[in-house]
Amino acid sequence: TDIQGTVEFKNVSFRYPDGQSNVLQNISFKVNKGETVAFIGSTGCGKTSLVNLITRFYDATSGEVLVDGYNVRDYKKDELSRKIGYVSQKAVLFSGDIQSNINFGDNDADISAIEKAISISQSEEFVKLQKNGLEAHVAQGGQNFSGGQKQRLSIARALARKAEIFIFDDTFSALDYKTDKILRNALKTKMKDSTCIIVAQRIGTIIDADQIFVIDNGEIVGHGTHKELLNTCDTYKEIAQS
Ligand code: M5T
Ligand code: MG
Repeated sequence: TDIQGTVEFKNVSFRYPDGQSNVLQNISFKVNKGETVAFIGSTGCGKTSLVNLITRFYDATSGEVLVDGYNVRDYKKDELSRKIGYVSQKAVLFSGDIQSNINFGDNDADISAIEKAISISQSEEFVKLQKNGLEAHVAQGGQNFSGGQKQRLSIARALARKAEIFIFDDTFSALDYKTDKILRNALKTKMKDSTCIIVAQRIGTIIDADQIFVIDNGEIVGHGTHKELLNTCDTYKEIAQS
């Protein structure tokens, strides 16, 4: 089987270094190459903590986190980060211009990759409206852009990487429903070989996911497709009805 673009958790538990108790408990799952997988659950249930173990912002307290079949601890830092395009829960922009914000850190995307990322992330329209296009000024923290525009530019930054795995931590909730839908369709068609891990608050964002994991209080309490979960998972049903 194709191991590139896979993510696997084997019996992972996690407690913050300064924490009293586990925020994740016995988490096991497998994401196959090219799949779109979603994590959903109420605020504070552990979604961000979970994806932060893939990027190694933190390390699992016990159990194993595997990327492409290897324990994340066995990668050099830049080797792992090159495989992953990560969009944090809070969009972060830096003072500079749009282009430098997309080519941030170790990104070295050429202009065509940048333009493609701008297009898929649905940023094209508002970038074109800027007087200087890609060279338009970005104020510290991206204060001269709206929340949804900032979110889309941070998506573009992740997409401009030649990553195998993309992680979107609650990235779509800052967007209106229509933009959310258009963006996800663009992701699906233009990036169908990439693995996507989506953390979501609302069901609409993840309805088409290949697998959905429902998290409650640090544990997986449901797993399946949207349709399956509506029949098998009370927590999911509650979220769907809210
Ligand atoms: C899960 C605690 C937090 C909560 C649990 C980031 C962070 C979280 N926590 C810490 O103790 N220290 C920390 O640095 O861990 O939190 P989460 O993973 O951030 O939850 P979430 O992403 O599902 O929530 P939300 O609000 O983003 O939907 O008990 O106190
Ligand atoms: Mg979170």
